[in-house]
Amino acid sequence: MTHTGVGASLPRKEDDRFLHGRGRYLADIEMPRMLDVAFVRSPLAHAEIVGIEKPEEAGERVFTAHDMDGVVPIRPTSNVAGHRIIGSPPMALTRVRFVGEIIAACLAPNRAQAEDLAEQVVPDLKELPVVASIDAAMAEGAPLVHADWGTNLSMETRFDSGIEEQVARATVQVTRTLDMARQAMVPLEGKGALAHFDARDGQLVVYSSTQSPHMIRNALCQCLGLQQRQIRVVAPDVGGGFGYKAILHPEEVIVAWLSLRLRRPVRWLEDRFEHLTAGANARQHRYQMTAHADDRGRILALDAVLTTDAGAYSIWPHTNGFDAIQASGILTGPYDIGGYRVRTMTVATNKPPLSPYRAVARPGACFAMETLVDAVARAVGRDPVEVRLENLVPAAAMPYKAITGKEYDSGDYPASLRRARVLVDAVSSEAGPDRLIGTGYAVYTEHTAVSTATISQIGVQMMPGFEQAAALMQPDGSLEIRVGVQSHGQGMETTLAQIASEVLGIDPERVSVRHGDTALSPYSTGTYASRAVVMTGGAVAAAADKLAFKLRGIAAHMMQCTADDVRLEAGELVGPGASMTIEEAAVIWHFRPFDLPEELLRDGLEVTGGYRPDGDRAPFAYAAHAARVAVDPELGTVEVLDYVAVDDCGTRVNPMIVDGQVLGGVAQGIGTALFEEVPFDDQGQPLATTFGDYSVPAASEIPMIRLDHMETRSPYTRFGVKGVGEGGAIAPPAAVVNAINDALRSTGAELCAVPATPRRVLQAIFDAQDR
Ligand code: SMO
Repeated sequence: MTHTGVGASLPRKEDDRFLHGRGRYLADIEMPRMLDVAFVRSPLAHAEIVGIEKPEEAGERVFTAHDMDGVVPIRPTSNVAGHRIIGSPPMALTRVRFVGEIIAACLAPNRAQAEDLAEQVVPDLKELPVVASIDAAMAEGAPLVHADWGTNLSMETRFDSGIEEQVARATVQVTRTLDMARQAMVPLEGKGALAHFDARDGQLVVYSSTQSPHMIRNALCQCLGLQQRQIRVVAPDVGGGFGYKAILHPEEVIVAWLSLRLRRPVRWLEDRFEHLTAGANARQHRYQMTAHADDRGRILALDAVLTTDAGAYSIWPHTNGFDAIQASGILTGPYDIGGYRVRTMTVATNKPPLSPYRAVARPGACFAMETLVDAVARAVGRDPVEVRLENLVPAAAMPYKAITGKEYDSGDYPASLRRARVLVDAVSSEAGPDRLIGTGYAVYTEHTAVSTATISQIGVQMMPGFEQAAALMQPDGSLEIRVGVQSHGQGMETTLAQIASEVLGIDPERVSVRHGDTALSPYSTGTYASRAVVMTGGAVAAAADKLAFKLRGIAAHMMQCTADDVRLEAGELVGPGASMTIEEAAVIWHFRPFDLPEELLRDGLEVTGGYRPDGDRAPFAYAAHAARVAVDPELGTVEVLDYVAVDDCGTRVNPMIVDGQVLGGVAQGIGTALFEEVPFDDQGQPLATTFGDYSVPAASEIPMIRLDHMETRSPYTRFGVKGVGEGGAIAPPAAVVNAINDALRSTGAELCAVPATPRRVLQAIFDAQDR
C-alpha cells in the first residue's frame, strides 16, 4: 500500500459526488407538505412599527413577532466590561433598525406564491432618524440606534503596554488612516434552513446550511426553550460558509418555530437579493495608526485606534465586538514591536450586523499594518522588504511572546518573505505610459485553531475550543468516523480519513467520515477559525489511538504475545512471529467473542477521542505574499499580473488540499482588495443589491497564483499541523494595495482604502496632484 496518511496528496473522496452533480444541498431536500417562506422585510433603516396589515384570508399563513410570543430573543453574551448588547427577537416587534430586518413571515406551497403573499402584507412604519456611518453615529447629538444605551458606542476596549519610552527614542512618526469597506460574503450556495417535526423521534429536525450544527442547536434550544435531545440539526452538503454560516440567522429560529406551530415542514432558501440587501455583512474597519520608528524603519511602537461600523445588532454567538477584539489582538502582526497601544470602538449603526468572514478581522488588521509598514519604508527611504526584514520576528526568537500577549509558536517569517521576493522578481513585466507597474508585499501571522483560553477571554458562549471524534470499527474492519465539524469545501472527508490511516494504517478507501449531524456525532463547535484539521484531526487521531490499542490487544491475545509486541503497519497487526489484518481482528471481536477474554470485549470497538492542543496553546500559521500589478493612471483600473504566496501551515495533511485552500483564499482576498463593497447611502439604503453592482472576482480577474510552501511543525499540535482554511484571504488586500502604491510612486499618490476601485485609485491620484 502506498502512503495514504499524513502528507499524501490523495484526490478528494468527496469530489466524485460533487463533480457528477450528486451533492445533496439544502435545496435538494424534498419533503411532503412542505411550505416555503418569504419574508416581509423592512424597507427603512430605522422606523417604529405602528401596525402590520395582513390580507384577510391569510389565516395561518402570515406570522409576525406577536405570534412568536414566548420565543426568547437571540442574545449573545460578552464578558468585556461595559459591552452593550441587545437581545434581538427573530422578527422585529416594535422597531426596525436596518433595511432588510424581518417584519413578517409568509408561507405558501412554493416561494413564488409566498412572495406574492408577502407583497400583500403592508407594514405601517413611522420613519425615525438614521445613522448609517461611524461619523454619523458618533456625532454630537446623533440619533440613537438603541435609545436605552444613551450612546451608539457599543463596546470600547483599551490596551496599553506603555509606549512612552519607545516614542521618546523614535525619530520618525508615520500616521495613516486606513479603511476596509463593508462586504457581503457571497458563498456559492446561499444560506437556508428547513425544519420539520419528527413525531417518531420526538424531535424537531432542522436542516441548515451551516458550518456548526451543534452551535445552531444550542441557539435553537435557548430561543425555543427545548432540551438538546429534542432538536437535531443536520447540515447537508454546504456550498461554502466563510463565517456567514457559522452564525445563527434569525430565519433559522423562525423556520424552526413555524414548523412546530404548523407541524409541517417549512423551508427558507436565501436568494441573492436577500443576501445582498438583508443578510449580515462583514468588516468595515477604520484604523488610525501611528508607527514610531527609527531612521532605519525599525518600528519601536505602534499606536492605533480601530473603529468598526458594526450595524444594528450583535451576531450570535460572536457578538458585534468580535472584529475589534480580534483585530486589536493581532495588529502588530509578525513583527517584533516593543510598545503597543490600541483603543477599539465598536459603533452601532442602522445597517445589518457584522458577521465573521473568512479570517474575520485579520485581513483588515494585515491591511492596516502592512500598508503602514510600506509608508514607514517610504518615510525612511528604504526598500519595503528590507524594512520588513528588519522588523519581523526572527526564527531564533520562537516561541515568541508578542506585545499583545499572544505566543507565536514556530516558524521563519523572514525566510518566507525572502522566498516571496525571489519568486516575484523572477518574472518581469513591461511598463508603459498607461501601464504603471508595481510590486507589493504583505506578511501575516494567524492565530489558528483558537484555544479554549482565547475563546473564554472573548467571553463568547458555548465555544469550548476542544473537539471530539468517534471512531466506529465495523464488523468487516472498515471504519466509520463521526465528527461534529462540518466539511463545506475543506475536503475533510479525505483529510480526516488520512489521519485515521496515519494512525491505524487503514486504507482511506475503507474509511467513511460522517459529519454535520448532531444525531451522529459527539458535541462540537463546528468548522471555523482554521481549526478543523488541528482540532478534529487531533480528535480523530486520539480516537484512532484508542482503537489501535484495542486492536493490538485482540491480536496479542490471538498470537499469544503481549500488546506491546504488536505494531500496526499498513493495515496489518504485526506480532513477533505472526500477523493478522485489521479486518481479521474486527471479525474476531464481532463474530467470535468466545475466542476473547472478557476485558477485551467489555469496552467495544466504538470509541470517542477528544483533543485540544498541548497546554491549550495555539498554532500560528503565517505567510508572505507578493503581488505585481499594472495600474492605468487614466482609468484607475488595476490588473493583477502576478501573485505569489509562500505559506507555512506546519505539516500539510494533504498538500493538494492545502493548495486549494490557499488559492481560493487568495482569490477571495483579491475580491476584498479590488472589487467587493456594500455601500449604503446616508439613509441606510444598501446600494449594491445585485451582482451588477456588487462585483466579485471571476476567473478573468485572478492571475495564475504561484504557491510555495514552508513546513515548520507546530510544537503544540498532533502531527505539527497548523490551520490553513483562512490564511490565503488575509494578505491580498495589503499586498495588492502596496503594489498599487508602488506603481503610483511617480504620481505621489497613496491609496489607503480597499476595495481599490477605479474611483478610489483616481481619487488618490487627484489628491496627490492637489497637494
Ligand atoms: S470567519 Mo470563519 O468561519 O472563522
